[in-house]
Amino acid sequence: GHENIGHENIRVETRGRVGLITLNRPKVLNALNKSTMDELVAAATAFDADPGVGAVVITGSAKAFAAGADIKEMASQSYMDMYAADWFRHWEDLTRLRIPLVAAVSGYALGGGCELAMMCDLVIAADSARFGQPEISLGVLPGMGGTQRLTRAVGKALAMDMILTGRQIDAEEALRAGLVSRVVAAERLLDEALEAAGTIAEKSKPVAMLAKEAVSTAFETGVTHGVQIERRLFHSAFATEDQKEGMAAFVEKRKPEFRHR
Ligand code: CO8
Repeated sequence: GHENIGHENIRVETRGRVGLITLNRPKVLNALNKSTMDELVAAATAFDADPGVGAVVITGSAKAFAAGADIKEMASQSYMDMYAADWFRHWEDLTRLRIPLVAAVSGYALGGGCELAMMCDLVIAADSARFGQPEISLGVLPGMGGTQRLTRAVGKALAMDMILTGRQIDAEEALRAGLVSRVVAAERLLDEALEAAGTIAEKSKPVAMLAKEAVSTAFETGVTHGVQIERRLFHSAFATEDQKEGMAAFVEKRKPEFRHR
């Protein structure tokens, strides 16, 4: 099981075939300190490896998905401290997981919180969600991928606006800009995210992983190389029993019984 033992900053549970990770530092609006990062990456990595789990939801509280990296933990660090520890490098491990990650965002997703949401594959927002990269006001800049992923997600104009001025955008603007795929009423947020993740988890897990890798490649590389990678990944789906079953079921007009889910 994925018990909560050893976790101080997150809650971990499963809902059917969906893994649910809830950031749980309410007093500091889920500020992302180092141990939160370690626990979250470990929990998501365990779900990735568990054949009984097909997708993961990462969420926070009603008031805050996460209000950024923990400023109190960073405030007195020197350049050498940051460089020697390669501060935040471990977050990259989250982006290397193959299982689909769904961010369910309510309230503040600022700084590292916005960057964490952007490390996920689907972002579903409550109408209360607010996204921003306020680092400039603290005398720093985004350091967990924000300058890269926000620019890819919403384009240069809005990314520059947000990163240089610190302006926050609400859920509707995030939807228009393509930062999130759905906006729902705050009280519906977790159900909507669990349903989306549940839908993914009903598919073949290895094939969902291939599809995630292919779309991530589009996001991270140029189109020509990405299309080549996509074709190879598409070919490799034909090595799975689930491809045989999925296509046979369609031809036979019945529901597929995926073996790897
Ligand atoms: N870090 C630490 N503590 C925080 C953080 C944070 N990011 N955000 C909020 N808190 C704490 C507050 O200090 C406060 O604690 P206390 O009760 O002890 O004073 C508690 O949470 C509640 O916060 P507020 O009283 O401020 O709540 P409000 O409702 O008044 O305001 C805001 C909510 C607007 C979200 C406000 O808390 C805020 O502006 N927070 C900071 C947002 C921010 O600047 N985030 C960016 C952080 S930097 C970052 O993420 C950089 C990542 C990459 C760095 C790269 C380095 C290599």
